[in-house]
Amino acid sequence: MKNNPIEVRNIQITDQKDWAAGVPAVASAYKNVSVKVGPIKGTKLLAQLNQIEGFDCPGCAWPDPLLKRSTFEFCENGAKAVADEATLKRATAKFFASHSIDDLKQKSDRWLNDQGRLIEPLLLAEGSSHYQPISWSNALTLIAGNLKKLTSPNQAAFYTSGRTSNEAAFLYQLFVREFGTNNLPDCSNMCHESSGVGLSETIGVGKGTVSLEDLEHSEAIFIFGQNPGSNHPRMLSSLQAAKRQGAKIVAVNPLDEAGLQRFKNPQEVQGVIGEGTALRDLYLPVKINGDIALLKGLCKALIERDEAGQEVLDKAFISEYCQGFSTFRQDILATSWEKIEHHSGLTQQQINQAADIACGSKKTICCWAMGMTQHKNAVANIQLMTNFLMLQGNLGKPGAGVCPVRGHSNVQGDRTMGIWEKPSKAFLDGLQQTYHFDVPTEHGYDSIETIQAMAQGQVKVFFALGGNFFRATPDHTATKQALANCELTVQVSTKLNQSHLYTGKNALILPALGRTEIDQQSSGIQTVTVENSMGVVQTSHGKIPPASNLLKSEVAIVAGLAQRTLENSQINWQHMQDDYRVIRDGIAQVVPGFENFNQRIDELGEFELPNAVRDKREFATQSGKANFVVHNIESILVPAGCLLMMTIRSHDQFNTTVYTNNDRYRGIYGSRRVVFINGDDLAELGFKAGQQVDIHSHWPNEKVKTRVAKDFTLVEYAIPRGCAAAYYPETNDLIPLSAVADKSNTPAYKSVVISVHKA
Ligand SMILES: Nc1nc2c(c(=O)[nH]1)N[C@H]1C(S)=C(S)[C@@H](COP(=O)(O)OP(=O)(O)OC[C@H]3O[C@@H](n4cnc5c(=O)[nH]c(N)nc54)[C@H](O)[C@@H]3O)O[C@H]1N2
Ligand SMILES: Nc1nc2c(c(=O)[nH]1)N[C@H]1C(S)=C(S)[C@@H](COP(=O)(O)OP(=O)(O)OC[C@H]3O[C@@H](n4cnc5c(=O)[nH]c(N)nc54)[C@H](O)[C@@H]3O)O[C@H]1N2
Ligand SMILES: [Mo]
Repeated sequence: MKNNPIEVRNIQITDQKDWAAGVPAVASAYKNVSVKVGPIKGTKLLAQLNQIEGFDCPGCAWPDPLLKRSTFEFCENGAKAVADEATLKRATAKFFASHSIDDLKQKSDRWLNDQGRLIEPLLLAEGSSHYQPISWSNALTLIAGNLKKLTSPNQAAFYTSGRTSNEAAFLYQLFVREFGTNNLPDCSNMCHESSGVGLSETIGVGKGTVSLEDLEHSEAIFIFGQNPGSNHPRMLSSLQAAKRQGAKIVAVNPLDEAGLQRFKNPQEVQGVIGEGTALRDLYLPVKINGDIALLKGLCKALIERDEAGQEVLDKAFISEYCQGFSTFRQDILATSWEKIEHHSGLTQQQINQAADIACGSKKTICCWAMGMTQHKNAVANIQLMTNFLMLQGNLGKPGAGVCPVRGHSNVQGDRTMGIWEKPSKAFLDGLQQTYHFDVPTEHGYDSIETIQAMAQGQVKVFFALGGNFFRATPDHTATKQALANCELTVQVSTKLNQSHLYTGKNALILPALGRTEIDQQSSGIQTVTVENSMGVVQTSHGKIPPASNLLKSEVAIVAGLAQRTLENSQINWQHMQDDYRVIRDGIAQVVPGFENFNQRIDELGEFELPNAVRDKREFATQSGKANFVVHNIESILVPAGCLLMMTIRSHDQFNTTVYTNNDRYRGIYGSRRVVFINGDDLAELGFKAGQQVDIHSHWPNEKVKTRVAKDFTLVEYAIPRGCAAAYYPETNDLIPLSAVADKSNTPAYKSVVISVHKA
C-alpha cells in the first residue's frame, strides 16, 4: 500500500508517561465532542452516555455498575467514539462525485474517516470509477437479486462487526439461516475467539465468569496482554476500587503500559490535582509470546510450595470439580526453571514474586485481552491461565474467576444472539422450533476461511454489517484479490473506510444509524439492547436526530433485505422492523437466559445473564468437570538479526478508525508509522533511534517468503530484548492468512518475525 507521505514526517517523540487519565483525559474528552459535535450538543451527549435512560457507549465492552450509575460514566476514549459518530461532517454525493476510487485509495484511514458520516446509499457499478447515489429500494433489490442467483446459499458470507445491537444481530442471523447458510464470520474471529475456544474446553462456557463486583472485591488481579488505559479506560476505576480494598495487581506485558502504572481518576479531586493511585504492584516484562512459559512457572511455584508443606492448592476444589490434575502436575514439575526463564524472558525470582501475590490471595482474577488471544498458541495461553486459577479454586466463588475483556461494545451479545459460523445444535433447534424453517446445520466460514473461499470463487456475495473487513484482516494483498473476485460486496456502515474501496465487481454502501441516534419506526421510537463483557444485558436509547433522513437502522436494512430475498418466508419481517419488542419476544423463546426479555428491561433497564460456572460451579464440559490441560512451550523461531513484533493499538484509534496520529501515553506525536525497539537491539542491529526503515516480515514456509511495509521511524523504547511493536492496521499486510492460532483460527497478529532495513 502506498503511504501517505505527509504522515511519515513531522514525528515528535517524548518520554513515555507513567500515569493515565487525569486532566488531559477530561480535556481531551470535551475537546473531541466540542470540535466534532459542538460544545452544547456534545456536552449533552456525554451526559447521556452509559446512563440507564441514555445510550450504551459505542466504544469498548467494559460494563457499567449494575443499577447504580454516577452522572459521569464515560471515559476519554468513549467520548472520542461518540464524537466520531455524532460528528457534524457529512460525506455527501458531491464528495463522492469529486473523488474517484483511485483517488480515495491514496488517502489514509484517518483522512477517510474524517470525511464524516455516510448519508445515502451508494453504488459502485462494475467498471465505474466513482460511487453514485442509488435508492434504498434499488439497492436492496440488487442484493436480493444477487443472492437469489447463487447456486448455493453457501456462496454468500455475512460478516458482523461487534457494534450491532442484539435485536439487529438476532434478526440478521435469522435471515441468513433462513436463506440457508451458517456463513456468519465476525470480528470475534479476529479477537476473542481463542478465549471462547479455550474456555469452552476447560470450563464449559466461552465467556468470562466474573461480575464488576467480583473484580472490585478480589484480592489479586493478574492482567495479561491488555492495555486498559487506552482500550478500556473505565476499567481503571474498577482497578482503583479493588486496590482500595487491598487487592494486589500484577501486570504481565512486554510494555509497561501507563494506564497500569498509576491512575488519576478524573471523577475525584485527588485524581485531578494529586498523585493518583498506584495500580500495579508487580510488573512482569514478559517476552512477546512468553506467557505459556510464565504460566507454567507460576503453576510450578504454586505446586512446589504446596508440596513443600505450604497450604497453597485448593485440594477440595481440585478433587471435586476438576479433571486431569495428576498429568498436569507431572508436566509442570517436569518443566525446568531454566526453560521457563529462557522462554518467558523472566527470572525465577520475578515469577516467585507473582506467586507470592497469588499465595497471599483467596480470591484471584485473571483479566486478559489481545496480547493473549492473537498468537499461534493463544488457546493454550487461555487454558493455562484458567488452570493457574483452578489450582487455588478461583472459579465460581465471589471475587475470583476468568475475565476476558471484550473489545467491541456488543461483540459478546452478537455471539449470544447466534452470530457464529459454528452454532450449537441447541441454538439451531430453538430457531427451528420458533420459526419453523429448515435450519442449515453444516458449519460456515469464519473470517479467514471467508477470504480463502472468496479467493477460490466459492463465495461470490459478501455482506458486512458494520466493520472494516478489508483493513482489519491480515494480508491486504490476498484479501483485496479475494474481495475483487466477488460479484457483489456490501458494506453497512456509518463512516467511510478502506473496505469501501477494495470491493467486488459491484459494491454498495448502505448508511446505517449509529448507537447515538434516535431510531424511529412505525410503532414509535425503538430501544435496543447490548450485552457487556460481564454478561449484563442493558438497554440503549439513541438520543440525537439521525445524521440524514436517508439513514436506516440495521434492523430495517436486514428486514428489508429479508423481505426481498425470502419470498416464501413465513416470518413477519415487517412486524419485527416496526416494533423491536417482537424481535425480543423471539429472542426470549430461542436464547436461554432471555426469558421475559421485554418485561425485564421494562422494569429495570438491565439484567444479568446466568453463568453456570459463576453461579453454580457447574462445568458443561464433556467430563462435566473443569479440565487441566497439558501444553508444551513452543517458542517461535526468531533467527539472528530478527525480532518478534506485536501489532497494537495507539491511544487515538478505535481499531481501524484513526482519530489522530498521536499516542499520548507512549509519547508519540505526529506519526503512526513507528516501530518500537529496545535500545540495545537497535545498537546491536546497527541502527539509531529516529532512522527511517522498512519492516520485512519472514515466512519461510510460505510462497511469499518476505513481506514489506515501508517507511517507519525507529523509536527506542522500554520493551524486552528481541521484541518489537508497531501499530495496527498499517502493518496488517505483513501477516499472511496462514499465520493463525491453533484451534481458534484467530490471526496471530501479535507474533510476527521481522527485520528492519534502511529505507
Ligand atoms: N480506544 C479504544 N478502545 C478499544 C479499541 C480501540 O482500538 N481503541 N479496540 C477495542 C477492541 S475490538 C479490542 S479487542 C480491545 C483491545 O484491547 P487490547 O488488547 O488492550 O489492545 P491491543 O492494543 O491490541 O493491546 C494488546 C496489549 O497486549 C500486549 N501484548 C502483546 N503481545 C503480548 C504477549 O505476547 N504477551 C503479553 N502478556 N502481552 C502482550 C501489548 O503490549 C498491549 O499492551 O479494545 C477495545 N477498545
Ligand atoms: N494487526 C492487527 N489486526 C487486527 C487486530 C490487531 O490487534 N492487530 N485486532 C483485531 C480485532 S480485536 C478486531 S475486533 C478487528 C476489528 O474489525 P472491525 O470490527 O471490522 O473493524 P472496525 O475498525 O471496528 O470497523 C470500523 C467501521 O465500522 C463502521 N461502523 C461503526 N459504527 C457502526 C455502527 O453502529 N453500525 C454500522 N453498520 N457500522 C458501524 C464504520 O463504518 C467504521 O469505519 O480487527 C482485528 N485486526
Ligand atoms: Mo476486538
